[in-house]
Amino acid sequence: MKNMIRAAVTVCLAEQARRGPFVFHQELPAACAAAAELGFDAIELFAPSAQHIRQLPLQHLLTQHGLKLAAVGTGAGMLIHQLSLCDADADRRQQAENFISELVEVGAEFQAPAIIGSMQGRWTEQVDRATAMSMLSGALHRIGSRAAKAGTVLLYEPLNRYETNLCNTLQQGRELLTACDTDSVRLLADLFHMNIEETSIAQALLDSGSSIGHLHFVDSNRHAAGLGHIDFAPVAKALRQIGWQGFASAEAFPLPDSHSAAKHTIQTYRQLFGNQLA
Ligand code: LER
Ligand code: MN
Repeated sequence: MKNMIRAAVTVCLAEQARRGPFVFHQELPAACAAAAELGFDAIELFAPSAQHIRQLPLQHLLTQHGLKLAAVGTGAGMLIHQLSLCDADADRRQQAENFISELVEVGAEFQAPAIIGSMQGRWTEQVDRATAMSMLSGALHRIGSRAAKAGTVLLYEPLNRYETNLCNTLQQGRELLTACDTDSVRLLADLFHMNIEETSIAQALLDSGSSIGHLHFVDSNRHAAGLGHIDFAPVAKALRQIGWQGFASAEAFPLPDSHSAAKHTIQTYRQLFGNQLA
């Protein structure tokens, strides 16, 4: 069977993240129309909360534009409420877990996984590395089990060293997943973070293979793929070799503007993946 790569693009609905690395920052109807018109198969949502998503006419817009929901981000829990899964305070950790779990549930209604990126937090003077890692693996186990019950998976994203001191590479992510003792958590491979942390982006993708559940597709400078200096030919080859069938989701700054970033991304996908695109 031919490998199918599905093109997704990020849409940010959180006012507090309007300077963040998301392609579309406009209202959902306009973002869906633009994504579909450019040929994307799906959107990935960064929203202020699960409650916010429930109040949107999301199903209607997805159906109207023939789009899927690729994933939902949970980073608003950190950005708006400063919550994290390894906070020193047990109540705050529980609030973080609840915030994510609600997004897991709403995502699952659209067959979309939730992403744990910045909500993983960091180890600190109050919470040492070993304790933070065990808090994180416990939380991934519990939230992953919830995701499995809801019929989806949970995505865990290693981040570059300036954003977390827990897992920076896919291999560290794989070790964490082993410690979680669940197969309902998959890795999110973000090419921006990988460009900073991995020895070889392509080799890291090959080594992680079936542990990968989602891709953030972007260039070295967090501009649209093709506007920085990542060499994408070995990346595309590695994805072919691992038989990648999931989403390549553009998580890039809207530079020079949303429409150009989205258009440049889809053109790069067509060059790289050709008839492998869904
Ligand atoms: C943050 O840098 C990032 O890549 C997001 O996908 C994680 O929330
Ligand atoms: Mn990312």
